Amino acid sequence: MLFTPRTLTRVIALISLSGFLVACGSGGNSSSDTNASAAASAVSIDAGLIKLNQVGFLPESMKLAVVPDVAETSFKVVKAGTTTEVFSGRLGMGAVWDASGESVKLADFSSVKTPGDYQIRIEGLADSPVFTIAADVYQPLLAASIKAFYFNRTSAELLPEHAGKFARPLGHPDTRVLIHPSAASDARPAGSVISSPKGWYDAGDYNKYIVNSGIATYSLLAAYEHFPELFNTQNLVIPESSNSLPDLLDETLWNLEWMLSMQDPDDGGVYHKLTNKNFDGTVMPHQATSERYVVQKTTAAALDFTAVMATASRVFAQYENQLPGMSAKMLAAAESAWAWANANPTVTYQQPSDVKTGEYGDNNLADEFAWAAAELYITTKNDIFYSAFKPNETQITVPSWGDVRGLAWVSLAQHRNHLTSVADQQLIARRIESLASSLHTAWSASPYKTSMQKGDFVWGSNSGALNQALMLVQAYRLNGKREYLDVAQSQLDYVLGRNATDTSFVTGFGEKSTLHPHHRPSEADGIAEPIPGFIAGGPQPGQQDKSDCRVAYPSNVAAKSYLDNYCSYASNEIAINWNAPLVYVAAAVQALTPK
Ligand code: G3I
Ligand code: 9MR
Repeated sequence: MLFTPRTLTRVIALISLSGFLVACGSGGNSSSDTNASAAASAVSIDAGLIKLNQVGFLPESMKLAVVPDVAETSFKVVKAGTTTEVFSGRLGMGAVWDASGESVKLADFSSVKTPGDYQIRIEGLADSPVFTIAADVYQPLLAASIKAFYFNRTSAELLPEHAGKFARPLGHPDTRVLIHPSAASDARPAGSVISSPKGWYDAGDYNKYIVNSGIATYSLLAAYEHFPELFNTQNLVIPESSNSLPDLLDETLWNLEWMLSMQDPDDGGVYHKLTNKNFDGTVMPHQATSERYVVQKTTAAALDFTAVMATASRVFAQYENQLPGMSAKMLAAAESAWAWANANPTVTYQQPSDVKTGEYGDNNLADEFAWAAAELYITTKNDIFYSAFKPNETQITVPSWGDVRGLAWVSLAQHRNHLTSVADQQLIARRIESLASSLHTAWSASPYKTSMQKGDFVWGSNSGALNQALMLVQAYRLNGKREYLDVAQSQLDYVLGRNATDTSFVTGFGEKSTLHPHHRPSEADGIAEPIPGFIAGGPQPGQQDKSDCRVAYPSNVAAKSYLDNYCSYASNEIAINWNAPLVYVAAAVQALTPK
């Protein structure tokens, strides 16, 4: 019999699982049952794999699997590693997903609700990965996806009691950062020194960028604003865990403090980034000791900073005793950055010739103005900011680092009962509904049951999938239409394995998950597995890293153009703005799915 490495892994996994079940005497299944199932799963290898959310489902979640378009018309759900059948159902009709070029059928097993570990079994196919149904199934994922931010802290020694085997020395104190000529002012000429410690590394690189910090930090604050009950007692085992702030807010504060230090106190402008001149080699943070610079003040940086500080100001207002003056300081910072942006409304980022790191350049600033204005309006209740938001001109889109107008609508919807009379409540509801409905339409037509379409496969596509979910969640929170929650669930399923690479893109989660992310600490630490809780960028056909990779991508097709190799920064990097919507969506699905 022919075994592909993949099948072999699966058979070995099954055999060890059955061994475990036998050792535990679990479920009353005889060892002959489990052996029979291991043998069954070794048959028929080449027909393709059953793809599903490898982490699992809440009892009341919609539950779907994508199955290769085989002749078989039925499927079973069995207790993991056994022949005990708990459900059988009909497969849907085969259809081709144009983003992946595959013909697939759907298996719907939403009616299986009893907690436990299961697999899908289809005659002639390898069994699906084991998945769990449990009432708290997304709690470990939620915790790890936040803890990932801790693992990406700049200016921090990670101690074994918090980081376990991923402990590391302090890197990048950033207490001696040079003003780059592009950022020079009278009071701070080129070459003068400022201190700008803390913050998170942006991604797999060791630089810090205000624009990307903006959407990432906001998404975490929104998770807290929308679902505080999930976070108020959560213990992430970080250095601040014993203080009286929720750990999510402590983690977010680590970056907010850095962001505050990126504002020029003399004029309110905000530096675009804090960076080396070139990307570091593949070394640990403490070994990356190149000179650091702050580079050019930009309008986008000032506006994203404004929006985040206005949001943070209202979140931290309830923690005045713990952080005296912090909320007011954040609001003042937001207002002075807003004033700078209005006095300098068209300063786009121009990469200086001696700086080679990420750009986050954006020539369209209308969405940044709208978002900043909306957050200032919500926090201050000053109607001037509502007009500046330009509600009738501001459309709604799936958010990304370069297009943040959707975030304004998210915040307006969240705070709709506390706005002044100028706010157009119907418009807010209409905008959110229109985006959700178009995503739902795409989902309905999709053979994979995802709202991801071929054109959505750009750099960081997984964050696109999750930000679609984030927007659908807003609609569900407004109008309770179950289909919007189900599509959001599908998007979470997508990144956790129901995708054309059958990979769970979150490190450490799922039977086949991302193993070699473009993340310098994960690569340089000498530990075989990656640091857990990070989501990879995901498939996209651009393959801009091709010349840096000695291995070829397995496919050029949009939804399959993913390479789980450290070299692949265009499909396999991690980034804070990709992890943040994972945090949001894991929290939302956990909190909102009916119990
Ligand atoms: O939006 C356009 C779309 O309209 C067009 O159809 C499509 C065709 O390729 O391109 C889309 O733009 C892409 C854009 O990402 C989408 O957000 C660009 O091609 C693509 O080059 C661009 O990639 C950015 C990448 O840096 C290269 O500049 C990513 O967004 C951005 O997330 C990434 O950010 C890097 C930082 O610079 C450095 N730190 C790591 C971080 C993550 O990789
Ligand atoms: O590591 C860098 C990654 O963080 C960026 O997203 C990416 C695109 O800007 O660039 C990576 O650095 C690569 C550089 O662009 C080209 N030479 C190889 C570098 C990766 O080792």
